[in-house]
Amino acid sequence: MNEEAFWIRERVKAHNKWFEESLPMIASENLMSPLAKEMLISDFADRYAEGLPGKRYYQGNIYVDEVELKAIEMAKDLFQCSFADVRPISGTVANMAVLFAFAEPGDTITTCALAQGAHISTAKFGAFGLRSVESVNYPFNETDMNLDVDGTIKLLKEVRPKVAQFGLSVFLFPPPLKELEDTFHEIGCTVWYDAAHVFGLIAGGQFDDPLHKGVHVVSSSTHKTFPGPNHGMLLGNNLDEEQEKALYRAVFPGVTSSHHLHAMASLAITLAEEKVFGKEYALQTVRNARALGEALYERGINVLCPDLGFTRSHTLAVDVSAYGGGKIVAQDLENANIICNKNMLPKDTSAVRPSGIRLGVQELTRTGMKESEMVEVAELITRVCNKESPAKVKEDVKELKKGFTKIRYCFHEGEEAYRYHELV
Ligand code: DSN
Repeated sequence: MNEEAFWIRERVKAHNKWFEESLPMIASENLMSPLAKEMLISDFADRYAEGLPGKRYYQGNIYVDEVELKAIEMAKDLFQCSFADVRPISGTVANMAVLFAFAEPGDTITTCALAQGAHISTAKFGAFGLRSVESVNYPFNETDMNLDVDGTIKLLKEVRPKVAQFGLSVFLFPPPLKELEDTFHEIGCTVWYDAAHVFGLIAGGQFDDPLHKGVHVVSSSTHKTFPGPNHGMLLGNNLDEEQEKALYRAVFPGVTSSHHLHAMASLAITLAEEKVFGKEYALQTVRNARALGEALYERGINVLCPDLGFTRSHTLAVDVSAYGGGKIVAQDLENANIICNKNMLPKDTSAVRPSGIRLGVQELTRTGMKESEMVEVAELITRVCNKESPAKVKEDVKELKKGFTKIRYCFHEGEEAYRYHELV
């Protein structure tokens, strides 16, 4: 290999080693299982497929079709729904497909605001803007970090949106879909739920299931609490044939050509693993998040929603304005090998200098950490907030992480588990 290729490979190896010695706590990331990762270097990675299984525009898709049909079957089974499309290549692409299928330029969609934790694709400068839809934000209760039910019912009746969208990227508690269901029926809107952050928790039965509470379509990425590849998925219930066709067309040729067949196969493996390990993994993830919230709070850190047990998901929202704000604290934590992101809280107006950080425990849980390790993690975070030298804390982070370099809740954990500083 030439100098450039060697250099690139070395940088990637350095990154792998860094993360092996770190506590990755970005709420939107996770580790794939060894089997799921194996699919990414299969020949599927070199091929094209367009359209639906059995109706392709290319030859050579015999096994691709079989895997895709199996993935669809497993997805419907796991989420107990009538429609699944495993072709969107990311969560945002899945969102674009829903917009393409169910909204026309100029239509109104109700959604949460960015400062309340909404995903960037709901913004004017994101996918919503690309489709030229008008968005109206729900009233939000900052104390509960959730929608204001009465206000939301009133808003839905006034605005009568074409589509009502739910889902967050700081997703602490389930939205009150049950309380809103009658209103959905009354105004006849399409109900769309972006489940990306909590997809694995829903799969494992540990977060309110939207597909049986009036939601028509769920869009998601497949690499957050659902520990699969960087990819996307659509699920549906209560869709008529025309709506299903509209989604298929929106995915292809609307927003994808081929659909990253290696990632689709990896997703299929993850669905098979979730069937066996999903419940146990999701349960421990939520337990860990609540334990971390408690341990941080006991140490004087301002974790939001203490009266509600901090969270019902994998995520904590933490106000770190007392320690210099989200930008400074997230950088200090990175210097100590604790990887998280600065995040807007409802009171913030600047995304660049927000007062919060967002912490996710799904990846630490995936490596086998439990409640007792969450107390250790809380102590390390607190030391950084209290301005102890990040370089000093980093040594203790490395020490803790030494015992957690393998991947759990999957086939082939233990001695066969993937060591992520070794390139395949
Ligand atoms: N940007 C991701 C997140 O961190 O929530 C979602 O796409």
